Amino acid sequence: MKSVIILSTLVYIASATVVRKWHRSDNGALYFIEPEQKFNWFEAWNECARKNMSLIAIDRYEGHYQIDSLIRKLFTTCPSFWLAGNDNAVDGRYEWATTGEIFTFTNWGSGQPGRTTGEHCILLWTTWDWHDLTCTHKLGFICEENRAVKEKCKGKDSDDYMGFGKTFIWRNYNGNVN
Ligand SMILES: [Ca+2]
Repeated sequence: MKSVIILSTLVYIASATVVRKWHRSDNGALYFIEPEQKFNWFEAWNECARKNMSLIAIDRYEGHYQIDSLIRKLFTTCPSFWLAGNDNAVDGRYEWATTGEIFTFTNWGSGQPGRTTGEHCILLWTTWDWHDLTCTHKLGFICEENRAVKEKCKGKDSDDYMGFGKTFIWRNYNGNVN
């Protein structure tokens, strides 16, 4: 009887364990990583916005290195994650929705972007590189710290705005809430 109680307690503890989704890369940048494959691109965008964050733009080698190193530590097989890249505005012109910048750094997978009909959103695929896919596919996603807040922080009059943004993110981070 005692062993049954202990076993059921252990099962309860295991099932109650919350999957950790807030992570910091080696350079201290904060990310929210959602591996569950249940969000289309637009839902992923909105989920990040609700956290006062942005769907990730991997627009520099340094950013690629940081997030690539982090997810390789977390997952043995890469889940599929939506990135902020897409060519919805102009077919074939890939831009980061977060910054409006056209792609310069890229990490395309073999034969990508395939540009098959309807494939306009960019994801990090299971092969650790980028693919294009229909934006309505259900994938996971990665949010990064909101760059607009960071940029505004550089201005002299934006201390309050910076404080608000940091507090909002920090509260989520500490609470580890979704
Ligand atoms: Ca493709």
